[in-house]
Amino acid sequence: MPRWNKRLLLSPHQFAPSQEDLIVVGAFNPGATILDGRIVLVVRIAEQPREKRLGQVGLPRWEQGQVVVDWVAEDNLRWVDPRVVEMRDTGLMRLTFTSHLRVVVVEPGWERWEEVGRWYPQGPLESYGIEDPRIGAVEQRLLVTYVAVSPHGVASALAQTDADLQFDRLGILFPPENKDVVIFPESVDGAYLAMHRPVNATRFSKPEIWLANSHNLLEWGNHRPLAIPSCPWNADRVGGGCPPMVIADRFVALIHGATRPEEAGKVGRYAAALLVLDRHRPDRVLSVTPLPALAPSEPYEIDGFVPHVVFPTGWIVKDEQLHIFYGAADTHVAVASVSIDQFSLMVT
Ligand code: MAN
Repeated sequence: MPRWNKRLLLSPHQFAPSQEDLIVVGAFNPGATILDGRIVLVVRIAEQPREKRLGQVGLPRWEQGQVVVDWVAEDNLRWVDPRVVEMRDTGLMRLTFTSHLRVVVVEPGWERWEEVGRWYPQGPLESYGIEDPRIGAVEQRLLVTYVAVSPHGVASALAQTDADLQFDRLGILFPPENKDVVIFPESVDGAYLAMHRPVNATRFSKPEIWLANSHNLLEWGNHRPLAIPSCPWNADRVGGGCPPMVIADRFVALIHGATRPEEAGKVGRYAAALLVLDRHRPDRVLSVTPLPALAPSEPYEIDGFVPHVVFPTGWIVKDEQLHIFYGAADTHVAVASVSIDQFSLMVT
């Protein structure tokens, strides 16, 4: 059995809010990469209005580089879960927080870190926030897939960054509702590959991850579902987590799954699994293995804005160790480390 080391890395109180009238309620779901030998995380920062008003709920959104708050009467709201409310008069949903991204450089050993950049939402397709970045290195380019949330829905977008750590937007890849997009590190038969997670409003299917091809990283086709067995651990949700890497001549990714909530207004339990695909026929699923080490067990994975969540979003290999970065309880960033040799033994 591989020996895992888990530890809490970053928490919301360690980050200054983007405005004085906001509080940081989450620092979680980070993308990860190594740039010039430094470990770089792109962390999702969730904020809520500092002010509380009796009988009203403040729903934040971005407008021209600033967060503004819409105050809505509480009796016009139905809480879907801690994250989402429905407005009774229009039937439309809103988030109770809004997210942007912060670039953080972390020292090996995890004792020291530094915030080196901020990426704020921009334009009408990001006005409810940008979330859950995944960083993929493809042909020397650092590609960031992320979720763009707005009154137009929950879409998946692409940006590019490099040594200057700017955020160059390249556009929406998959229209609503679609998230958890990860790009493969190498092309197959001349085509780039991505996993994505469409949401089927008409529930004919169990939750699924789909594969798609592209010749330019912007236009995607040849969509097909991956044959990931539906089990209790992924009965409510399943989606890409850490972008695939090549281990033992296979594509290896981490995915997440969520159990069905026990009651309305609650969220299921999110945990991670190892997904292994054929390197030459990536639509062929070779194995799916839930990882008990990456299921909620630590206090910081159990208590938080959304309890019982382990949500892996980035990983790196350094000094023979695989470091998996994940969101814990939609509140913190944590890291789970394991020797790459021991991890490789699980790739079958
Ligand atoms: C879900 C969760 C939230 C996220 C919204 C919008 O409710 O994944 O964390 O903010 O979707 O993407």
